[in-house]
Amino acid sequence: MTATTTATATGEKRIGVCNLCEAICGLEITIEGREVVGVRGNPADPLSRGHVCPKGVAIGDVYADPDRLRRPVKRVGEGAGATWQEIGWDEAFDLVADRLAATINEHGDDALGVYLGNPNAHSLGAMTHGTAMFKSFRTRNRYSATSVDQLPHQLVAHLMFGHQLFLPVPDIDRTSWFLVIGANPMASNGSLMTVPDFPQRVRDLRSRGGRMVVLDPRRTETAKVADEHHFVRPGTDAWVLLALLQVLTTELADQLPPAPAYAEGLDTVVGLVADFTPERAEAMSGLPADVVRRLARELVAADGGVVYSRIGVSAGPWGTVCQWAVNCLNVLSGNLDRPGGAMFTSPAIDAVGTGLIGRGHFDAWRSRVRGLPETAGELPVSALREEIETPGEGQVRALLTVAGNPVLSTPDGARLDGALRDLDFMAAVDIYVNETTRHADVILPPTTALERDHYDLVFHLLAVRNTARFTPAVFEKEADQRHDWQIFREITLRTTARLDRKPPLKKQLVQRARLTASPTLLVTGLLRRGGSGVTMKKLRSRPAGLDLGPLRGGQLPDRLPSRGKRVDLAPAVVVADVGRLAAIDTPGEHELLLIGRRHQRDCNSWMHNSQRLTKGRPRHQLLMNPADLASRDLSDGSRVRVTSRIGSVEVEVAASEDLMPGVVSLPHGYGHAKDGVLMARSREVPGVSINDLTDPELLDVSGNAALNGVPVAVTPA
Ligand SMILES: Nc1nc2c(c(=O)[nH]1)N[C@H]1C(S)=C(S)[C@@H](COP(=O)(O)OP(=O)(O)OC[C@H]3O[C@@H](n4cnc5c(=O)[nH]c(N)nc54)[C@H](O)[C@@H]3O)O[C@H]1N2
Ligand SMILES: Nc1nc2c(c(=O)[nH]1)N[C@H]1C(S)=C(S)[C@@H](COP(=O)(O)OP(=O)(O)OC[C@H]3O[C@@H](n4cnc5c(=O)[nH]c(N)nc54)[C@H](O)[C@@H]3O)O[C@H]1N2
Ligand code: SF4
Ligand SMILES: [Mo]
Repeated sequence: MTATTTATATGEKRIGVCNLCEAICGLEITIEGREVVGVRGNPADPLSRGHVCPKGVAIGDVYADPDRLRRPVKRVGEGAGATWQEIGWDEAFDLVADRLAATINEHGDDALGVYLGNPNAHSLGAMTHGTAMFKSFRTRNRYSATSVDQLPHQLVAHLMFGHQLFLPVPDIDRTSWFLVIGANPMASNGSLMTVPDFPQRVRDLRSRGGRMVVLDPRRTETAKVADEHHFVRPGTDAWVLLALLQVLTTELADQLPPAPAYAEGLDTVVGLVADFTPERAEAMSGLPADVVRRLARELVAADGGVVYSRIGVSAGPWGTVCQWAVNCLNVLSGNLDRPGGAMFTSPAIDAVGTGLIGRGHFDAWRSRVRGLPETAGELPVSALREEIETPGEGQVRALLTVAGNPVLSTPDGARLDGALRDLDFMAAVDIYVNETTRHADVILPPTTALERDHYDLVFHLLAVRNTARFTPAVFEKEADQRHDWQIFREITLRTTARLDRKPPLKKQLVQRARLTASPTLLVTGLLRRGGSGVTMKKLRSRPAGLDLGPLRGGQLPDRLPSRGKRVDLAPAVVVADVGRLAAIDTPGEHELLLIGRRHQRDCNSWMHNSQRLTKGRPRHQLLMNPADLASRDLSDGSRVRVTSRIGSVEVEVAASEDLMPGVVSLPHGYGHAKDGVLMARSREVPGVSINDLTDPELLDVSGNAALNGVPVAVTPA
């Protein structure tokens, strides 16, 4: 399996792919022996067109990092005194299988908890073999980063379109009017919108006369390149979105295109939003009513316009209602499934259409302690801690985490940190000892992005252009390393073999066959079955990627995954939640509301070992409007105490005019000092974790954590 190679004086050039965010940029990597000596964007890549960001340039740092685990390690001792002992793979697999099986045999399926972190979505092996492993565990205690992220999008897609991942993507390359709510793609490079080189695409949008409008409680990097930005009070977007719908369905009703024949429930929508006036939106959010009316008019008048909202909204108290309203706005304004609007991709491997990923479901069962509904087979991660701590049948006693760091990334992380100590057994598939995996008895480290083949099963599905690309490993793995899919295979087969209650033999054989085929072989088969004309052979001959053209409009209703090929504009779950929302008509009295933020050089809770990403000015501070500082007699740069219902942290404060008054912001993914040990060789300052303040009781109806808009007080430290 060799990558395309052109020898140059300075080294060999290989084509690689960045797995550090959803933009999936194609890279041109220069190597000398087993060393990365240069990384640049691949100009021949039909999707990323040469784009690369500072994180992509740092991808070699992960590969070279001396702190990265390459062989399994076993923990000896606890906390600050813990040491890690390298063990062989066989011993590690047997240890994990013994303990997982013993837990299940003794205490039942639900006694095993699993948590999947974000990088799973960026690994082919995790998509093909990790999912098979998780299916093989019959536990209801499945958790993932989804419920601190995009769960509302998935629930709404499931309810409205019939499949959790049938997600419309903004057609940024053709739109003339782009409303961005609670997203900062200038820093994040886009999410549920794979959009490499967002900065250039926005420049293009504006130079063809289009407009971008941003609603955000912080004047973000994206707001600064927009035509217009408005503050909204955290947690109140629902009133704004419902007011936009209200204006569309009243004042502008006669200007709307006829609703598509496949859409049902329009009358219910009209009734639901009737009382959500722009004036009410203004009272709740601070966004002036006349702006709401004007934005509604602009959307309806646009020749291809689209509303897009992301984590600032989906990880808020009304994420589901908001994502539903976004879809309704795009449908009613005639912008769903049309160029310039919200469109569906046509991927070479259609993980949705082929049923590779399930449609999803909701509330088929509930969590044991708090009775929270499952979504698509997962429980809200905000419930994980109590499921570990609360005794009784179904208590989580063993935990397996894969590519995740819930201690830093989920609400009340500090208390989860404590709960992990109480587990009978914990194993982690991860490349680092981090704030979470430090509690594992065993860590099994897979190969990293540059050492494995990649075809993206997830992000081609969400990209602003149809492309396909297969990237062979840049470096061959060392003999004593394992790919993640091999780790998943061994854990599954060895655990299954030790179970008292084994699946039927036939099922076991199917499982073994499926887990033994490599991800690349599976992709080859999926492409063949996909019938798009894209084959593995073609992809190998064009390693930069194949351009399959712009997103195609007019695909509905044929492509709709729902039974009967209908779009349900008024799903019962949403209707009920709008009812709950309707009962609120004054913003609560809070001193300050805490929101998150992302920086171009951060990558959730990891990558803080990379010198080139962490050098320079610190960026972990609490941002606060100067007026809010002054009214508390606080000075820029001083240390402050931030306190929520859940906990408190001490951190430096930085004055910023970019923050809406009454709002403070901390990035997530910091807080690397644990028991006096620095878990990431970051800058001198480990920062604090925002999730020591966020509240597991604050949830959207989907079960997604409301990480944004958390009431806090700020006092001198
Ligand atoms: N307050 C607040 N909290 C948030 C957010 C927020 O905006 N605000 N954002 C949320 C979001 S959107 C997300 S996605 C989550 C992320 O939360 P998590 O997914 O829990 O955490 P990550 O920081 O992504 O941790 C990734 C881990 O995977 C490991 N890793 C990296 N590459 C690989 C690999 O190839 N294989 C394996 N096995 N491991 C690997 C890294 O070492 C790291 O330990 O955080 C959430 N938390
Ligand atoms: N550099 C970098 N890129 C990343 C990541 C990273 O950690 N670093 N993480 C990746 C991941 S896992 C994800 S999910 C994506 C997320 O991608 P984005 O959704 O673009 O994430 P953020 O940059 O956190 O943008 C969220 C915005 O919402 C705003 N906001 C907060 N509360 C509210 C509110 O109540 N209402 C409104 N309207 N806005 C609000 C915040 O100020 C912020 O600007 O980014 C991905 N890309
Ligand atoms: S934008 Fe995302 S995918 Fe592209 S180089 Fe940066 S981190 Fe990697
Ligand atoms: Mo995420």
